[in-house]
Amino acid sequence: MDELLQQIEAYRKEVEGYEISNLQQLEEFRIKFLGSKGLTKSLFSEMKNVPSEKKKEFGQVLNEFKQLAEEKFENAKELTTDNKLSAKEDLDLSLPGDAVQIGSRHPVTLVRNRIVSIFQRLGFSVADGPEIEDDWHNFTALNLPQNHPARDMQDTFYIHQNPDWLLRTHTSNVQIREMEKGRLPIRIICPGRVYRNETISARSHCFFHQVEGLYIDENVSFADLKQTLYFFVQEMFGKDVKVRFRPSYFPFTEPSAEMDVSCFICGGKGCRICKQTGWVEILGCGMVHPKVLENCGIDSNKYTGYAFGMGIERPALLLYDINDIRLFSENDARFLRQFGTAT
Ligand code: 2NL
Repeated sequence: MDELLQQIEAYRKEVEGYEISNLQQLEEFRIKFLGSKGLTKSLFSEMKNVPSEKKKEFGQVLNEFKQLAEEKFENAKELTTDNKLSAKEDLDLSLPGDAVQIGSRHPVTLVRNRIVSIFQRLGFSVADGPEIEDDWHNFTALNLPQNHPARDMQDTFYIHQNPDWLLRTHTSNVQIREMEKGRLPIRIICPGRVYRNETISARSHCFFHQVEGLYIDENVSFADLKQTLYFFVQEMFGKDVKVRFRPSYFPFTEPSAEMDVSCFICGGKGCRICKQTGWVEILGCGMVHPKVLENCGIDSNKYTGYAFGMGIERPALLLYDINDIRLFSENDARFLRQFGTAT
């Protein structure tokens, strides 16, 4: 009996000092002390050899030992599985890593970023505004008469619950809001999504993207407008690009013009894209109408300014040789992946 108790004492010390730092050691411990052929089991089977007056004491000591071994096992199990001590041995740092699929920029984003960064280098800041707008900021402040066709339900999405609200048809609303703040001078570039009630086809969609620009200060002239836009297209399409301005009409600018660049597909020789003319229209522009300045609380005798607006999808279609505008909004990863990860 004393021998048995000494034996248990020795096992107890062994259990206490047993080092378990991975799953394999954990399993070895379990088999040795708690398994069906383990030490605890075999000590219990000694019970029949213990004299009956000592059975109680032996049973107590043995139960305490069993409890100790079980606690040790449970604690070690938590540590080895939770803290992944076993990972030390399972981790093979020489294996190739799991490939993470990184996305790619949307072609419209790529073109927008190029446009925006050219103007940022000229000192323009990016400005942002709401896509759901009121009639004043989208139309009236811009000198669009009440009967202007753009206001027609056929062309603009109105919000049912309140016909004063609509989905903006250009990003000019951002510029109006900036002018209303009354901090001059203003030099901003306004990229964003705009909406028009058009039949969806390969060439046009009911939402698309625009970049508009606005520069207001004392003594801003049409010459500033021309030179700034000329610099822009040279950066965008290359130093060899030619430009031409054609007189045009917008209610919010006077004078107004449309700017063409020599076709960046055929270099001006004439092709399918430029319809054999050698020119591609890329933006509309003009000097901000005095009425628009006054509508925003700006003194039109002291200040002048120019503004311009261009779509992003059209040039993006041409630059990437894409034949259907609907591909831009279908979110087909096979389409989007083609444009790399670039800037
Ligand atoms: C086009 C023409 C243009 C503007 C946009 C503008 C904004 C304010 C005042 C005056 Cl707040 N003008 N924007 C001016 C001329 C043309 O866009 O064809 N866009 C795609």
